[in-house]
Amino acid sequence: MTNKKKKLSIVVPTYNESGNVEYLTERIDKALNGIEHDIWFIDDSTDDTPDILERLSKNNSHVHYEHRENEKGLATAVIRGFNVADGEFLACMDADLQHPPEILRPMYAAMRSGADMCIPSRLIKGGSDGGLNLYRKFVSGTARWMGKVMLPCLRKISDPTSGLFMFRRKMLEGADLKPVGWKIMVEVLAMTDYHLIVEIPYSFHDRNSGESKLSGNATMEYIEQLFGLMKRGIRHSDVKVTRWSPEFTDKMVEKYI
Ligand SMILES: Nc1nc2c(ncn2[C@@H]2O[C@H](COP(=O)(O)OP(=O)(O)OP(=O)(O)O)[C@@H](O)[C@H]2O)c(=O)[nH]1
Ligand SMILES: [Mg+2]
Repeated sequence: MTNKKKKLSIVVPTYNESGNVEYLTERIDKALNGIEHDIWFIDDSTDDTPDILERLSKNNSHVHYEHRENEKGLATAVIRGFNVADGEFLACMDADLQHPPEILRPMYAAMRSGADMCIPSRLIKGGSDGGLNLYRKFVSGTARWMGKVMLPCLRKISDPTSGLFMFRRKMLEGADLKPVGWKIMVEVLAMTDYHLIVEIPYSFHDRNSGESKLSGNATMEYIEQLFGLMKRGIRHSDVKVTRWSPEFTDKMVEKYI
């Protein structure tokens, strides 16, 4: 099954990312040349990020943003973005360029090839974690291990706890997503219905500018989220996960874009 070209909306949560949003937008636009797309920044910043977003949205018709004064939180921002964006394909990406925007093009090819969801992976052939230090490797390995023990739907997926993914909007119909904590993709994997997931390799990078917002609270919120999902999550019986090699990914980009 293949799909016609569909509009892609990229949701980017931002908290004090003034040094990143302009460069990110340039790179997304370049990566998606020829593909109908827009970018939705959902912003809770206290620095001048909203001023930059205002200017960007005036000069670039792909850029939209919403600045929230009285709300904060990564997961609520991403879910808000999914609700306001109108693409038939939705993607989520961090603002700090740790997720290289160029990966959006092969992700889009994966969706057009028939995937319900595309999850780039740092942990398959051709991928890299960008030289995370031992402590960060340990934290992210433990988060993956816990997720897979508690939620069977994560077991076939090599990199299920990142914030980089693309999926069909229709998967959200009727889904009971609770925006707790940071791991919004885990919520989507546990609470929506899908049949084919494609994994493609990518290289994670260092943060481009600004500071990490990851706090100690995130760990507790993740554990709370996993327990909640164990009770609420839907069962997935016939899900297929296909892994693309770097060479095959290139071929698929040529074929589908
Ligand atoms: N809207 C919104 N975005 C947030 C909030 N907290 C973090 N973000 C954004 O979520 C994304 C991920 O946050 P990061 O601080 O990069 O977290 P991380 O990638 O796990 O940590 P580092 O590897 O240290 O960068 C970034 O685009 C942040 O700007 C928030 O409260 N509201
Ligand atoms: Mg980051």
